[in-house]
Amino acid sequence: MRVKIFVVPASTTGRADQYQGVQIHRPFVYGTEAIPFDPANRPKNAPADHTHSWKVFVRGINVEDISYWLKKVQFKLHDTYPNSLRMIEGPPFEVEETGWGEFEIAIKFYFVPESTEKPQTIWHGLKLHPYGDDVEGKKERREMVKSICYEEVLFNEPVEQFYDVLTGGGTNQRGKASAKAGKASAKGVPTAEIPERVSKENVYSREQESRELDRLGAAIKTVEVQIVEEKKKLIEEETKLAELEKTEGRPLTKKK
Ligand code: SLL
Repeated sequence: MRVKIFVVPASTTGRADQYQGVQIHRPFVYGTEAIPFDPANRPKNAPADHTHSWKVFVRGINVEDISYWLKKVQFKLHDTYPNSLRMIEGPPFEVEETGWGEFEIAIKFYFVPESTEKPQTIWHGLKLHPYGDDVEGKKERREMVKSICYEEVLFNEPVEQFYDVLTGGGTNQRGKASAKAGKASAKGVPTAEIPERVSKENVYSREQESRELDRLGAAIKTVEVQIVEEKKKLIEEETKLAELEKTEGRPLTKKK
C-alpha cells in the first residue's frame, strides 16, 4: 500500500505546466519494537501491571534524515495511557513507553509547511508478543519483538517550492550563496534510492527486493503447475461422470 497524498489539481491552481502529472515518492520505515522486562531489573517507574518496554517510530530508510519533508509526527496511543496524544516535533520521531497490552497506534504525519499538504494518518499494531516461527523459543530467549514496515509517501504534483525541497534544488541554489547550505548539499541531494545491500541499520535493500521477487516468481510457477494438475483431474472426473451417466443413467436428486 502506498500512502497517497492528494493535492489540489494543477488546473485549479494555475500551477506551471512542468509540474503537471509529477509524482515524487519518498521511502520511510515505521513500526514497533518491544521487549519483556528483565524480572531482575524492572524499570523503576513502570506501573506494577506493566510487562514490556516498547518503542514506536518513523524513520528514513538507511537512517536517512527525512525531516526535509516530514515536520512532526503525532502518535495516538491507547486511551489507557496518560497524555495519549504524543506530538514529536522533530527527529527522531519516536515514543518510548512501557505497558501490558497490544493496540493500534495512529501515526499522523505533518509535512513541512512548503508542501502545503494536509496531515495524513496511518495505523500500526503494536506487537508485544512473539509471532511467526518458534514462538516458544523466542519467548524463552526474551527476544525483541519487531514489527516494522516499509512504506512510501507519494506526493502528487508537489507545489514548486516543495518540489525544490524534495529534489534538493533549493539546497543547491542556497549552497552557492552560503557556506552552511553548502555543507548541507555536500551531504548529498535527497533521493528515494533504496540501498543496494542490507546493513545493520537497514534491512530494506535492492538485494532483498530481488530475492523477494525471485521467491514470488517461484511461487507463481508452483501455483501454475498446480492449476494445470487440478484441471487435468477435473477433466478426468468429468469424463468418468459422463461414462457413468451413460451406463447407469443420471443420479436421482433427493427431495428435501
Ligand atoms: C487489550 N485492547 O486489551 C487492548 C488494550 C491497552 C494497553 C491495551 C498500559 C496503559 C497504562 C497499557 O499497556 N495499555 O495503564 O498505563 O489488550
